[in-house]
Amino acid sequence: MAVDFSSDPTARGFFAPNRFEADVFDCEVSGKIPTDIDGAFYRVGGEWMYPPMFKDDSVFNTDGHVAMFRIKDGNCDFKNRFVRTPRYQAERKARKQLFGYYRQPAADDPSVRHIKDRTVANTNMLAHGGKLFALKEDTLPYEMDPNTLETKGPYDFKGKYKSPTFTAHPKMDERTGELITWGYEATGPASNDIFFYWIDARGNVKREVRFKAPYVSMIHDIALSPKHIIIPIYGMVTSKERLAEGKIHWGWDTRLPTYYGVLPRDGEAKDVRWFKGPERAIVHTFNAVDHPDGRLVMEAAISDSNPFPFFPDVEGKPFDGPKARTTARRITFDLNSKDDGFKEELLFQEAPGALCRIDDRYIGQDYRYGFMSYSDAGRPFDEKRGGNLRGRVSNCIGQFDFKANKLKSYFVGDTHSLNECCFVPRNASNGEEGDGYLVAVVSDYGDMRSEFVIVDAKSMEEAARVKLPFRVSMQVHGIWASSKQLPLVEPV
Ligand code: V55
Ligand code: FE
Repeated sequence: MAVDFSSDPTARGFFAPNRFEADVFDCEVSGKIPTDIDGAFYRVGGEWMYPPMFKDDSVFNTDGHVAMFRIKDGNCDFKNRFVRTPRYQAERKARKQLFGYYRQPAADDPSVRHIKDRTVANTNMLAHGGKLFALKEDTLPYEMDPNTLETKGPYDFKGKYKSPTFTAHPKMDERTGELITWGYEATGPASNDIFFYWIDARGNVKREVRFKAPYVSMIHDIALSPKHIIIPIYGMVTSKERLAEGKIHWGWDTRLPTYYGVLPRDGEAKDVRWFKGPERAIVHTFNAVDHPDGRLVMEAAISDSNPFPFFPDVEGKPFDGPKARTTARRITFDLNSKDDGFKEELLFQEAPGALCRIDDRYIGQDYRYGFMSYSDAGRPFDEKRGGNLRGRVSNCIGQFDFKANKLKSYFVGDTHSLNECCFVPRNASNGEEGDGYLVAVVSDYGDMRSEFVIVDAKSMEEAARVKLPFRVSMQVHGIWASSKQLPLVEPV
């Protein structure tokens, strides 16, 4: 049977599947790409190679599709490829969808029951130890060739990484090149075991700490301070019963408290301290800082309840739009107090967004700036050219100054929506925080094509805009890797 997306009303217009792989040499550019950039922006997201088995499945179950914008000498070359996961290969061979719900094998076709690794590798990229990986939190990193984007396969750090799962948000400390990473559901689906790992700059696993979460939840991101690791636990839950019933992996439980585990960066399992508060979702973090008076302060993008409509409420309650609104917030823990509470403050409420970034060289260090694509309802939107998407676009990038409490913005355009932004250090940078550019892929609903913008991270003014001749797939996350971090060949 031929591929047919016509019964899916969401697979239309800008959101119609592309399903192809492309190379665009020497892309169209307006403005000037700064010549003090040499490296590649890698992004990953998903495309349904074949229509999903279930109409109410999660977009997080789409086949991983990686793209590369190689920037050098003021030029940009583009390439994108599907990740050749066992799942994608099996689908291609059968020319149809063979897999059921997101992280739920119950409905998989009998012909693929032997494929235990059901990953779609669609969530984030990682450059570490000279290697490039595509990540999804349900399995090991998938190594990719940084120049051709060929898939090499799962990587277990020479057998020393023992969790079958690996987060999509590992944290690298720039000063040492050390990666702090973890897997949750680390002893099998719906287990509350968390394994943390410290992996050195050459990819050797140096340390492992195992402990248990208060309940089984999506541990998508953590925050690192110079001395601590903060591990949010919130009501996005699963259980062995839920999985046995064949339901999609996650459900939202409004009744559960939020916990934050605080583990000293040199600590052991017995040192984890749990702080407790009301219902929240903490999917992504900016960073965290330790103060001399014992306060540990984290900035993160937080919502009051479930941010993902495709993961249903466990009691059948309707999705609560206003409570899904995600904003930058500051969480303060007093490590000198015996109290297990914490303080939460709203920051930049006028700039809702969920995809927090910082100058990655400052991960786990004292820092000042956050960067985030956000939605400014007060900006113009041209409905004649852009369609009915007013109010549903990420039309600005914010430079959030967390020390001075100031917001500086870049507006991308009146038929446009930004994917997550990413900080790119200037080549000649002396390491000063925020000295560089912000890059982001943009959907232009007017021209029905995708763009790649480069913005000065200090002035927040646009330097250049690369125009692709087509739409690219939905993005989850992206990274910048310089030609010093990965063995990038000269573009030809
Ligand atoms: C997220 C995304 C995922 C996933 C789990 O944004 C969490 C959060 C794209 O896949 O599997
Ligand atoms: Fe994420």
